[in-house]
Amino acid sequence: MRSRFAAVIFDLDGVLTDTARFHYLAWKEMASGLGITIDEAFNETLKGIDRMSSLDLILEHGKVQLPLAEKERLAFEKNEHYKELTASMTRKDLLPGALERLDELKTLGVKISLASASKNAPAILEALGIPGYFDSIANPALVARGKPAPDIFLLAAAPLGVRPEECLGVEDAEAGVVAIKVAGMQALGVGDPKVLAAADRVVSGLDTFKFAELFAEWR
Ligand code: B16
Ligand code: MG
Repeated sequence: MRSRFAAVIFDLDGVLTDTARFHYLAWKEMASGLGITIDEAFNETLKGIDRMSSLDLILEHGKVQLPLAEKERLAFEKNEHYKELTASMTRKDLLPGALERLDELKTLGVKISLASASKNAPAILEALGIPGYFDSIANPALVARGKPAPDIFLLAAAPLGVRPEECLGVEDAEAGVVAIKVAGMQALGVGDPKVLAAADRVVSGLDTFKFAELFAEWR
């Protein structure tokens, strides 16, 4: 029987691997150097948001204004710190169920794509040993607008030759779920149902369901 979805488009950070905590650590340290305190609740608003926009939100939060050259330096340093924190990642850093769900999609003949806001995504996929699973990987440097705009999900779907309504987007961030819905796709949230209220379904992790069953009952 043909699958309800022709493609599943994954977010990376917070869905396939827990790099969200490394982004948080690196931003927290950078912010504290400027006398700005950020907590986990504030960090929730940064998830899925591109690097410079995240920095702008942190500066706005701390009521700090800086010239562009200084912002570029801080963003560069944050990224160097993030790269150090993620340098020793391996396949064991995949979140529970990630590999099983990717294998399941291959068996089902469903295309797999990546729509991450992260410019580090190709390196992280490499470290996790999973680039071979992906039929397309959207390059965030090529989209004009980051999440919650739909651009990155539409770019991920384009090379697959599938229509948006045949795609299921999988996201851990509120901004990401909004991006999926605006793209005209179905949204599977991974995380807190209160944060991800705009998703069509929410699961607590990739180890809590099987795509075959989820697709069968999807309306
Ligand atoms: P980078 P995702 C997003 O990845 C992260 O959630 C967000 O915290 C980060 O600022 C953004 O990538 C940009 O990442 O600085 O590595 O380019 O969740 O869309 O996979
Ligand atoms: Mg994410």
